[in-house]
Amino acid sequence: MNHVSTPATEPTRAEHAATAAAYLKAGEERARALANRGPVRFGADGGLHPDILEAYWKHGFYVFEGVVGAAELDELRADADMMIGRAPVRPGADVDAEGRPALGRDYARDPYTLVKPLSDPWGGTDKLNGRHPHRMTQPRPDADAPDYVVFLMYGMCQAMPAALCVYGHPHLLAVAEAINGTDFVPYNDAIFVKQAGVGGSVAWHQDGVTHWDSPDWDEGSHGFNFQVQLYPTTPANCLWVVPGTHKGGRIDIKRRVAENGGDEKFPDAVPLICEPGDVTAVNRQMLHGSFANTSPDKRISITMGFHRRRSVLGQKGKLSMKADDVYDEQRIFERSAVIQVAIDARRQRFPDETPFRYRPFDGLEERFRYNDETFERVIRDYNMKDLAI
Ligand SMILES: O=C(O)CCC(=O)C(=O)O
Repeated sequence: MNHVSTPATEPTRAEHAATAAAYLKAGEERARALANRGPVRFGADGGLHPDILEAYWKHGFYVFEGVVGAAELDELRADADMMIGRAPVRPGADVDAEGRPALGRDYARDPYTLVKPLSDPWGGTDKLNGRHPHRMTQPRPDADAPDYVVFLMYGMCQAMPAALCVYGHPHLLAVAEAINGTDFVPYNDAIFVKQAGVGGSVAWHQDGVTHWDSPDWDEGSHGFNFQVQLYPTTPANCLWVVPGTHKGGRIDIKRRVAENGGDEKFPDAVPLICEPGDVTAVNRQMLHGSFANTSPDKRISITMGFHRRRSVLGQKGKLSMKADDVYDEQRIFERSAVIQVAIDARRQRFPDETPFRYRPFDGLEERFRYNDETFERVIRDYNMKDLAI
């Protein structure tokens, strides 16, 4: 039961849902009017179709439809449910809601972030390099809401065999190559869990924190994130983006909210509406965020990011990485090896597919087959080597 008191000035869950309805509908119409969704398609040269790339760079995002098939989705959902079920019952607990040892007590990085229902854990704080300056509305949860809900899960390539396989998906890696170059590198992965009626919000932000003032900054400097959607997404529970904002540099978010009369429902934002198995690619420089999920529908988004190698090489740790981490050749190689192992895990699971050829590992494939030895050497605690910028 929920014993957390949200100020009475905040709307109830039901009031929040009712107040947003017209905005959500208008946003969906704006989203459907953009020509940036469809299946992954390739051009005559075998690379990602140029029309897709053009639409991605124009709007800053693309919705790839039908990327993950039904059988793979079932496996991903089962793994995600297992991980959610094994979460500690409250922050710092060693057991899950059923009294079993919680997952990941032996991981170098705790694989869970739990939050109070419908709360905004980052808005208006200096967490994550202070990139979420405005605190979102935190509606009052229903009386039967739990004290804490799972908000984010980390370490999916270690904890979820199906997620390791999706990390090696040939079409997704081909998109990463088309956007970031043949020597593209990973960033991180995290699973956003927005449970029905209780999921927290992600305050408006731009992801990148490193290159805004770099002399060679451009609209691709901070890479992009995929989100693999395990369930239908709706305007009420999904990620919203403001098209085109990846091109204009750093945005004064507090001022934007003030100029919108203090309302966080930006009139030019659009929701990323998807079917299960669709995958979005969102430029990390875009203004984006998601509202508290006061709707009856859950969302689970497997989020995995990729960078240009040159954006990362020589940089220092940012966001959840330690400030004295240095992203040198060795660090990049070790984190990139997760991609190569994932490609092989996928080859073993889907032997009829043509595996992706990850050029930085040309000739090294045998050393990075998926097996017990590479699980220990490459996958265990891999996210301690994330390349956050
Ligand atoms: O999916 C969400 O609600 C937030 C995602 C996000 O902020 C991100 O991918 O950077």
